[in-house]
Amino acid sequence: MVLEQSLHHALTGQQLRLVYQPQIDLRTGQIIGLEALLRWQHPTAGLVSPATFVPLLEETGLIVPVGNWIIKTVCAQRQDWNRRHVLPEDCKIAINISPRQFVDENLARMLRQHLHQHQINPASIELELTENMLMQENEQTLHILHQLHQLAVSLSIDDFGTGYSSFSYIKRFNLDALKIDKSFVDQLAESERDVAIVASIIDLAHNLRMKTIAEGVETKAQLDVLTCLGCDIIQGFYYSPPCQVAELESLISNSMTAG
Ligand code: G
Ligand code: G
Ligand code: MN
Ligand code: NA
Repeated sequence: MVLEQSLHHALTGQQLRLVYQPQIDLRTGQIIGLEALLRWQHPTAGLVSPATFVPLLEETGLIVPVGNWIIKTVCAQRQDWNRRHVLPEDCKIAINISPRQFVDENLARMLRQHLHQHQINPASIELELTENMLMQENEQTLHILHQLHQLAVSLSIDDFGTGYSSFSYIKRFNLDALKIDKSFVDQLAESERDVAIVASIIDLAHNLRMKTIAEGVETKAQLDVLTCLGCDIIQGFYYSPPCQVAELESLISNSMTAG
């Protein structure tokens, strides 16, 4: 298959990149986290969205080596930023973990190795899991989560509310944050129903000592509602799209001098 073949080239030919999207602490207005997002700079097709090729990486199992590359790259980037004092120490970097990567038996070992090699504080790395991964409360899921807790990395639930939202995994597993899906944020300024849903997610999170991160915030009106509801962190085009490293560094230095 053509796309699959060119994916092999992408892996060996250094066509994959990570961009980083800032997450803003609503209390302080400062950058409190970054989400690493994968991009494929294809020689002829241009920038290919992960929405199209991550499913293929999943199907072929290539997501495992690509996922390792992502983790290694984030750790190396973080080490460089630490050395140059670019990022505040409490700033986290979030990494999306796909279902196949989650059940890969080497995930925890590989993470530990990269964290150690690049001298990264594990708590400053946040893994974004999805509800469907945690739905099956079998031995394997429990074992993986136990390993990740032992590593002391942070864990969040991506796209919260769009999958099999279940109180039972929230009851069993210690998670650091719920990411409120963009679909609940989009009409927040117009829809009382969406306000009620987001308010409930925030209450649930806070009662269990989790933080909330609202995704896909694009307008001041959405930001105002989220502030009113006590949301902790926002991420979205309103503040910044995902950025290349150089762009992000100037954004950070500008925001520090402005703040
Ligand atoms: O960045 P963008 O909105 O184009 O991402 C589209 C989709 O691809 C989202 O569902 C996002 O979670 C997923 N995605 C982006 N980067 C990564 C990554 O590094 N790993 C995995 N597994 N998924 C990613
Ligand atoms: O599934 P996940 O939440 O990881 O996907 C995040 C995706 O959302 C990324 O592809 C990112 O580019 C995209 N994104 C981030 N902020 C916004 C936004 O404000 N509006 C829109 N439309 N997409 C966004
Ligand atoms: Mn995500
Ligand atoms: Na999401």
